[in-house]
Amino acid sequence: MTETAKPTSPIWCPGCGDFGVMAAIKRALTELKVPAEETVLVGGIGCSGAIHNFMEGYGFHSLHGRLLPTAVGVKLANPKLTVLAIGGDGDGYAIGMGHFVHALKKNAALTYVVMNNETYGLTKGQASPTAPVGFSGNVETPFDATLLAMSIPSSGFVARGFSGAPREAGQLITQAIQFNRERRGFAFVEILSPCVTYNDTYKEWREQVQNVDTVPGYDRTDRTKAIAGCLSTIAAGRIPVGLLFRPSDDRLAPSLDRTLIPTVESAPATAEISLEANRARYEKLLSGLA
Ligand SMILES: Cc1ncc(C[n+]2csc(CCOP(=O)(O)OP(=O)(O)O)c2C)c(N)n1
Ligand code: SF4
Ligand SMILES: [Mg+2]
Repeated sequence: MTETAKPTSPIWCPGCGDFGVMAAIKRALTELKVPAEETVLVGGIGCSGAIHNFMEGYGFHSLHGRLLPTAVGVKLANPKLTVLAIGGDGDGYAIGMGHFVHALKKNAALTYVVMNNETYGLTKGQASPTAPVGFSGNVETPFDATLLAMSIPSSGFVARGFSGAPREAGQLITQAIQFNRERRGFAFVEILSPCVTYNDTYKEWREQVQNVDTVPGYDRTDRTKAIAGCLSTIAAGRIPVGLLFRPSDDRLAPSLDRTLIPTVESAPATAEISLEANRARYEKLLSGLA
């Protein structure tokens, strides 16, 4: 690449929650001093999925719902990079749901940020998998992606923030990226991000969010207790936010990139690939085919 594309101004509607999410992500990357040339932002399809156009770093606009396998590929090619997959609830929980579950299972050290607005904003307000009954003709009971994430045995970092509280959301994303940079595994952060044009939920979410730190007896280090704590918070009419699940380091499943690529020097993107350096290896391979 001889020319670097500069970030453009967001095309989001004034007041869109995605502005708060972008501010939170920028704050986290700045706080952790992640250089732009070591940052890879993989976007989904949707209003939210355009975010990589508005920030510094390498950007990849994936196919709809395919941002996670793309991001896993980037991380495995070069584990030195800080990789963020960023998309919407429609992208990640509808067409991309299979990849979401498998990304949690694979457990590569990258951060997945989902801007959940309970709708398909870009295509003008249809019901997404998190839309409540009655919204835009929806008759299906919505599901909770954080509960799903906590139910996958290899998950080790599950959080939810609110774009109306960008400082707290930024702290969660900072912790998630730090988790990745220590190569501990996959970090999932859902941010409630209202679509002011088709589903303006600012007021109700502001009233409903409850940080799990204020839930009596909540234990984020224990999978069963964390799920139970979230379920009881939801049953009380509240939306659990904060760091929902983070077991102690000795109980974390190994991250895929650490398992497959023990040293960053041996990664496909950084390994020596010249013919001379590899001649003996190639000849050995060829002799095996004779
Ligand atoms: C294969 C495919 N199917 C459908 C679409 C149409 N489409 C574009 S964005 C979108 C939903 C986006 O919703 P979400 O991920 O929640 O993003 P938001 O706009 O709400 O941020 C859909 C269905 C598409 N682009 N490609
Ligand atoms: S349509 Fe909704 S999600 Fe899309 S930019 Fe506008 S407010 Fe944001
Ligand atoms: Mg959406």
